[in-house]
Amino acid sequence: MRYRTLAVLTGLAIAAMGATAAYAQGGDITAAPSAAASMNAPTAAVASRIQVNQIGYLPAAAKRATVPAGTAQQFQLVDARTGQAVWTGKLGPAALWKPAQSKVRIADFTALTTPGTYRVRVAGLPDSDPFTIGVGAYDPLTAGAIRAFYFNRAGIALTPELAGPFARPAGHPDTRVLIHASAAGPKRKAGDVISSPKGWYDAGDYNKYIVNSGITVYTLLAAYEQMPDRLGALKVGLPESGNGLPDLLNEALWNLDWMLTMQDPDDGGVYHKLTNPSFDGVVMPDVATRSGDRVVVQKSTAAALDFAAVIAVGSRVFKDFEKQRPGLSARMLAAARAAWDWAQAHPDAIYRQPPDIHTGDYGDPTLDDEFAWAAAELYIATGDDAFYAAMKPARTTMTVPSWGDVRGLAWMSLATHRERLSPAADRALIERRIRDLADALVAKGKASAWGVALDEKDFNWGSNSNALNEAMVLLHADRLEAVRPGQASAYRQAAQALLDYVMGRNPIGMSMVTGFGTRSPMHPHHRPSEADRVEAPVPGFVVGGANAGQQDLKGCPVPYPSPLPALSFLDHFCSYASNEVAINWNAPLVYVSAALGGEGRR
Ligand code: G3I
Ligand code: 9MR
Repeated sequence: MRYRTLAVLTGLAIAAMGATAAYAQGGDITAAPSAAASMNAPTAAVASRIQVNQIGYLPAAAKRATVPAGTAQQFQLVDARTGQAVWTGKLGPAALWKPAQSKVRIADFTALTTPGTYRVRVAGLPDSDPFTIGVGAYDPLTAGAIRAFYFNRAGIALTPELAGPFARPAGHPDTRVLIHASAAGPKRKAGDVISSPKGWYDAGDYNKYIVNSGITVYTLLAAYEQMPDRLGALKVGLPESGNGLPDLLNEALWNLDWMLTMQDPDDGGVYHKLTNPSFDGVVMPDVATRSGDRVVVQKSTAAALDFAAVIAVGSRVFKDFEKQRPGLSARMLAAARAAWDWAQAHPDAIYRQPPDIHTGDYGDPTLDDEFAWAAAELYIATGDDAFYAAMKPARTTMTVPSWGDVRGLAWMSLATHRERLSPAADRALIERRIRDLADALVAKGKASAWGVALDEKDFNWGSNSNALNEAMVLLHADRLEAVRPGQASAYRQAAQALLDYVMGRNPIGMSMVTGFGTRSPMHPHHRPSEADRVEAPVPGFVVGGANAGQQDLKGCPVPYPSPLPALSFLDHFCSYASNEVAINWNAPLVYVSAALGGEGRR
């Protein structure tokens, strides 16, 4: 269905939605080249295209395009409006990228800093998509990626003023939720009713999971802690906008308020998830709500520790907003401590999916990293050295964060706050942990034909978030450069390459964020996008991305275009393994887009 209802959007919302230059200019985004069309095109056509970051580059940033290797040695930048060549450069050497088994060359035009709209031209190939060079090029993306969380809120109607064509009735109030047998205790018995409202739907499904909420809210709060000027002022267009809190924090609070209800007040334990017994049908949230009671399931150690960690971060951040949310900071610190204490008493309550529950499990049998992360955040929040020791710094390594491996979040928080830690903290170790991983990522990127730190094993479920979380680590190393000048640009360049990859400089030739870029997913595995009768998907969501596992293959009516890891992507609703959206994937998009988009305004 076409829609031309965008006149109802406020100017603020239009500016913030970002998807949406097209909306603002007449409201027919269906006229844009569609992702569906691109996926129907033969793979060879995609393989012969020059790939760029489809939303562009900031003037001082690293700027690269990827060119299918042929005989041409040179490339040009042409003015997208006039077609006139404005810049000529030499292509890099042809090299094979194993994840897509294709040979490419890099066109590096970092030296071109003049704002404008360009295409890359190489003899014998079609011109690239147009892209801009300009300050503020990522601002709509940052706002749009935050707005995606608003679009995924449980328990609230999305209004036409704020959500335009994506307005919808409220779903899942969750004010009547049952205690599942796996979660029963001496006080709260199986079948007892609790209220656990608000929160975000996790992904394309309608359930709410504490483990995944932990890393997600952390990443948003960390973005705010580290970029308070930029993100504190960003207007996103939310129901709470103008209430004296930054919009990013308003959005984070929607989920934090829910998380606090997931703690059992009697013992400090935290339920692993709030869920239906089975995944909902492909219907809108309000329709899905009619399908019956939801339950909270088993208290787990992972949930308690992830909760303790992120709620401790919340207690730090909301200390500055006592006026807007009186008592919240102190309440959070007490809740975080109680969850930590519960985890000490129950160190191996691994989540085990009960036989009558069939939704996502976020199961994780290895908990050293969760203990380390919670300890680190409680140390920063309280200044108590016992928490630093509990983190076991000498034994805690640094890895790229993911929902199941959160040790990196501990190191990034310590690095952020290193100037005000107690003498117990080993600052040199903190910096080394970040830098060593970032150096390895820089080297991995340099060794890659695409100049991106992604190899075959990175193409698993949610691969785009691997790229974005790697970029977040690199940007942390960049932040350390006050103490080690000279390396900043290498870290930042490597982070830029990863954002480029997600925004279109990839062998699929698509921006991986709905509504952003020339070609982007039109059929994400996102129930509202599929059920809402609006042709465009809900904007601002990064999809999971190429996934060699292809776990959804059997249920898909169309084949994947290739078995190769970096090409294992299907822009079809069936493809929950490559084309779903998820809150933990969008959060690093917010972080990376804000950090790289703030260039020149640091
Ligand atoms: O841990 C193993 C690792 O040892 C092994 O080397 C590797 C090989 O592929 O697999 C690893 O396990 C993977 C696991 O994620 C940990 O990353 C599994 O193969 C993979 O199937 C699993 O995917 C998870 C998926 O749920 C299925 O459980 C995704 O990470 C996770 O993001 C996704 O989350 C779902 C929720 O359950 C429900 N809501 C939607 C959400 C997004 O799709
Ligand atoms: O929609 C579900 C998605 O959120 C999950 O990530 C995915 C894997 O757990 O499962 C999806 O649900 C599918 C189910 O597993 C199998 N039948 C088809 C469902 C999609 O409609």
